[in-house]
Amino acid sequence: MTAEGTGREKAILVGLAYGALPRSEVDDHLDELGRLVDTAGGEVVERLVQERAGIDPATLVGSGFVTRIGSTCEATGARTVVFDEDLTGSQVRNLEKALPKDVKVLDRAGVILDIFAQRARTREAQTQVELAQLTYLLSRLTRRWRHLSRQAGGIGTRGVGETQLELDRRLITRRITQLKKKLAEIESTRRLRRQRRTAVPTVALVGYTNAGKSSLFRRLTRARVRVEDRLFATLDPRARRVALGEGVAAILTDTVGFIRKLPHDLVAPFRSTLEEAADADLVLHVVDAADPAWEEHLRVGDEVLEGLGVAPEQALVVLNKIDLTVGRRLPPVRRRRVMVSALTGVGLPGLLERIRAELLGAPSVAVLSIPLDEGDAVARAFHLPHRVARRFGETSVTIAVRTGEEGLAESGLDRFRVPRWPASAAALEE
Ligand SMILES: Nc1nc2c(ncn2[C@@H]2O[C@H](COP(=O)(O)OP(=O)(O)OP(=O)(O)O)[C@@H](O)[C@H]2O)c(=O)[nH]1
Ligand SMILES: [Mg+2]
Repeated sequence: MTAEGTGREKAILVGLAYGALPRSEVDDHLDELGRLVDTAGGEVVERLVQERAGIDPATLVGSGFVTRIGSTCEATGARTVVFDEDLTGSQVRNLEKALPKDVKVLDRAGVILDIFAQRARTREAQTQVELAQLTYLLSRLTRRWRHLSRQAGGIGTRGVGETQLELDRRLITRRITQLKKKLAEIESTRRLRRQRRTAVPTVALVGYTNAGKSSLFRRLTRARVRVEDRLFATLDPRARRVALGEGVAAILTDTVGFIRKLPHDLVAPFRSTLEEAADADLVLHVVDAADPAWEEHLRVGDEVLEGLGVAPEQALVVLNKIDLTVGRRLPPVRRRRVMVSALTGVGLPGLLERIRAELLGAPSVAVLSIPLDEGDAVARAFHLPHRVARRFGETSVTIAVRTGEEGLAESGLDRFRVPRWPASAAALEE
């Protein structure tokens, strides 16, 4: 994996503090970049930050600073330099020209793609990653591109098969077209599958990477999924049925995490998977309440959701990891929110109750309350398609359905409609 073939690939991180980006924030971003490099299998040996008024269009950092990066490479033996900012193709070219021979220049996106390539398991995720990598490489055909076949290895070069590395621009473009077609096919199959289960409401877990989405998924569905203290532990979305009590069930989806500065060409291939998640009846925006950067994580999540056409306030914020915030002030999130710990289980019954209430209160759900002595109506109501919930009272039965307005009008049961699902005993106790 490394140039020497042993140990981890040594990398130098480079940050740039300028204009609106203060030094302290750059340090936070570099901490995160360090975790990304670590996840990709590299070892950070040095981090350098240049503070300057603006950027140098040719090499991002100033030329004197490039020389300093070069001598740090020589001193540490690092052969990989990772910039936190997005680099253009010509910037990569100029930097690689100015740095010692065989030093590879990457940006954050390149590292993220590498992690994705290592982690994709399903055919769909692998296709999406390959598409993202080729799109990324196409926009940055560099010196490295040419010597890749010789060097072939390490962060930023995995996933794309060797033969593809030798392809020229034209062939890459052709391959991209093929991949897009393949993805479209996979997607249409999935859409069919999804249509078949519309009777059951869907709930999606979204949020910053490492927030604890998979941990919650595992706790709520008892499914065995990968949970790790690593960035991008989850790549392939998982869906599973979860019982919410009162006979209400939902399909819960776990998704790929968000991260700051997620580049566009990378988001696009994953968009359809996320779009499907965002299309859910309820979106749970999971936030690590113990992370000092929670506010930025929430904002990044909001931005991604907005990009997917979901108003951020529509999502229910789930503040996770509250076991780690004992004695500390909780993030003052002024929105619909619940507090939980996926680790200890604190707050999970409340979360289920809340999900149930939100789903039953959705505009697509009609609630009927029918007196038990109206035997005929009760029987008809039980035959309505897409029933979400049913509860017997002493004198009446309450039923929630997703039959749709037309179906409901046809059934003649419209007159039993009530504004909302009655609060449960548990909710009254709160
Ligand atoms: N203390 C504590 N740790 C938690 C809690 N929930 C999750 N974790 C830990 O946080 C780390 C990340 O959890 P995941 O569930 O993998 O997070 P994720 O949001 O799925 O992350 P990605 O898949 O990378 O986007 C793991 O080490 C979990 O054990 C919690 O409530 N309390
Ligand atoms: Mg996960």
